[in-house]
Amino acid sequence: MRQWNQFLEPYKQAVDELKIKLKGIRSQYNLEDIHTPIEFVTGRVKPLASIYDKTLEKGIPFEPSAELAAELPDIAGLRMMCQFVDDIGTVVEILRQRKDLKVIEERDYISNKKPSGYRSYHVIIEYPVQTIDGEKTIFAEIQIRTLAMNFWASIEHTLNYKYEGEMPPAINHRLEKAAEAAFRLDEEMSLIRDEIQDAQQYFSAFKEYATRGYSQKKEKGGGSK
Ligand code: 0O2
Ligand code: 0O2
Repeated sequence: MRQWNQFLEPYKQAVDELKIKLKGIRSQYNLEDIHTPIEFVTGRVKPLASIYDKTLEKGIPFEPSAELAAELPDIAGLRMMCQFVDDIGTVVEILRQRKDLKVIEERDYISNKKPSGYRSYHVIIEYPVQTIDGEKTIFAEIQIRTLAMNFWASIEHTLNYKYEGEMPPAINHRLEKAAEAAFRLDEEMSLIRDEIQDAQQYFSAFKEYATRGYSQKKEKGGGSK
């Protein structure tokens, strides 16, 4: 167990550090008083039981090793939730530009949803952790998704866990349809936002025009007195 604790320590540190850093992006947007592409951030170190299940699936030894670290890039896992689908692209670009981490792989399960209906954007990063034995670079997975995608994935994950992945085909089909409904909800919310933004632009342009007209009249009126 001591060996596992030692192996997992840099991952814990990475999750703690990355949570603070990624939440920091949100705070910066809030300070600027502009729309933040990040609603909230969570993170976890993969529990040992899940690591064990994955080693069985992948046919690799269940022991702390470089092979295990390379085969399981999501031992350190972060999630970034966004309000709108197009916020996801903004977040990915922010990650690509950062100097404290390196994006090494991207998986777009939004354009290419999984057969289950799962949608999310996955980014694998390399992240350097400072330890008492020097710098250690680890992999971490960042899942970026909308609130609706997260709503679906969390519930589907719990149900699959309860049923140990042996879900009847009819239920799987309904879950797939529910994922589509969640995606349509995302699309509708984006359309509503666009319409509100258009209306806001129209009203501010109208207000500016109206107030300019009023002050010109006032100026003329003032001169004739
Ligand atoms: P379960 O069984 O999944 O519900 P804080 O430090 O207070 O901000 P806290 O409580 O340490 O936050 O954890 P946080 O950041 O709120 O999120 C922990 C939960 O997020 C985990 O729940 C996971 O469900 C989920 N999670 C976050 N990122 C990932 C990820 O990349 N992969 C996976 N699989 N899950 C993630 P628990 O506690 O593990 O329990
Ligand atoms: P957990 O409990 O979330 O940690 P592999 O290379 O086979 O290990 P894969 O499938 O190639 O993994 O990687 P992928 O699909 O890029 O990412 C796997 C993770 O995405 C999963 O982690 C889930 O967090 C999430 N995910 C993928 N498909 C689904 C799905 O159908 N439903 C839900 N709810 N989540 C999904 P783990 O390790 O499987 O589980």
